[in-house]
Amino acid sequence: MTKRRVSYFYDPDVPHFHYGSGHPMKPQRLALTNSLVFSYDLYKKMEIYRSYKATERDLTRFHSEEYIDFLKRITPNNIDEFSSSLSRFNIGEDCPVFSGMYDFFCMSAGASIEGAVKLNNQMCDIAINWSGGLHHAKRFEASGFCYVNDIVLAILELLKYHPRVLYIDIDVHHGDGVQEAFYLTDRVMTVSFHKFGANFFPGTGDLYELGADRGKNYSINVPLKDGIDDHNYLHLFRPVLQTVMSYYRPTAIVLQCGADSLGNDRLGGFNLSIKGHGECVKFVKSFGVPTLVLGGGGYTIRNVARCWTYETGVLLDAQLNHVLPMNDYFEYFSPDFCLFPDLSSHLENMNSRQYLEQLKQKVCELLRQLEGAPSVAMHSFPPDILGQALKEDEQETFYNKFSENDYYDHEQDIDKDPH
Ligand code: V1D
Ligand code: CA
Ligand code: ZN
Repeated sequence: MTKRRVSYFYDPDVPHFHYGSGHPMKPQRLALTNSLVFSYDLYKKMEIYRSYKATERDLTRFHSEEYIDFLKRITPNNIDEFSSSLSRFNIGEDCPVFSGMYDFFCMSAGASIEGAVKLNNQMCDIAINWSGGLHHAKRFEASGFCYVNDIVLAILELLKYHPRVLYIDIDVHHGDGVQEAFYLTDRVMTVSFHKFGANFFPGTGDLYELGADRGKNYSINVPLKDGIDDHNYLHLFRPVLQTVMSYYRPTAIVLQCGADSLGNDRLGGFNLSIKGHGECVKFVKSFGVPTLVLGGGGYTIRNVARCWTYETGVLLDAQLNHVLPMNDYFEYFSPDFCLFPDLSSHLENMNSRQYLEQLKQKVCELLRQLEGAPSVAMHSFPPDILGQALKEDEQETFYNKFSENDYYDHEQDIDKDPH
């Protein structure tokens, strides 16, 4: 495989935001990651960009104007004036009001959108934004530490040029916000691996959430139990993704790399090693399809930094030394100061061989039911319809019936490819 051109997005202001004391989401993990990436000299092998800041207009391509207007105006100092809106927009313990939060969301979303633009313009083969991947945010509300769904916004950008976008989510939580946004369309296939059951957040992601209407069978869920290790995870991940690739044939991929699926994460319950997590990235890269790589959850921050640094190396085909180079946050990596510490916890693997085998069979059976990869004929210059304001009632159906009213020429629709 030839070397892939990689663009990397980072804004040095992002790590300075704080969700508040006791909150597990720590934007500082992005400074640790960036410092480690640079100390391994990986900046020499890729194009580095300071993130574009998304505008209100960008954000309302997906989110409602009322919700974005609320996020823009609320601050810790004026929160009392908004008391009636807090529950409406799901602001609270998981998604608190914190200083500068609107700027933070614009940086995270701007980098994902810009990554998608660069992929569309073939200026790179892989775009990386470790500050993105905020998969729980909904059109009208915040959820699970996520306020603005940079993933949905980036996928909408990719859909301007790509007939089929595959979304893969290896965060320990279900990628509910992305699934919901594209539940009724076949233009986006969502595949999430996650812990499911026993009131684990967000509670969705059962195997039988399949998508509906034109989107039926284009939402794939792989619900897992506590303690899954590299061997078992990859034994499922590889065949599922191989089948997805052959039946769906995406022209672009978005990979959410939530690092809370690692062993010993503060919130997760899986038992992946950094090499195991990175193996998923390596496997997705091997398809040679334009790919946007994003962050997500991850709450033991020294391991998040190790994981995303290793994965930056994987995407660049760079071998990284097990012994960490000197960096600005060296003390965080005590006592071993290495890239691949043993993360295995004493959590028992609750996924029996039989459960995993049945899961694999069921998922692959669902995939085989796909009628074929949807095709759309494109105009040579798609107008930027997403940049134009849609009326509220038009927006309601826009994402769900995306392929019926966008800028592709459906008069010339090519029949679905038979398999
Ligand atoms: F432990 C906490 C301390 C303070 C504030 C929140 C939490 C916390 C831990 N786990 N909150 C959660 C999850 N929320 C609940 C709520 C209980 N309610 C009824 C819901 O269990 C939310 C977990 C969010 C995970 C986010 C993510 O990792 O998937 C992510 N992805 O991209 C960015 C973050
Ligand atoms: Ca997931
Ligand atoms: Zn998560």
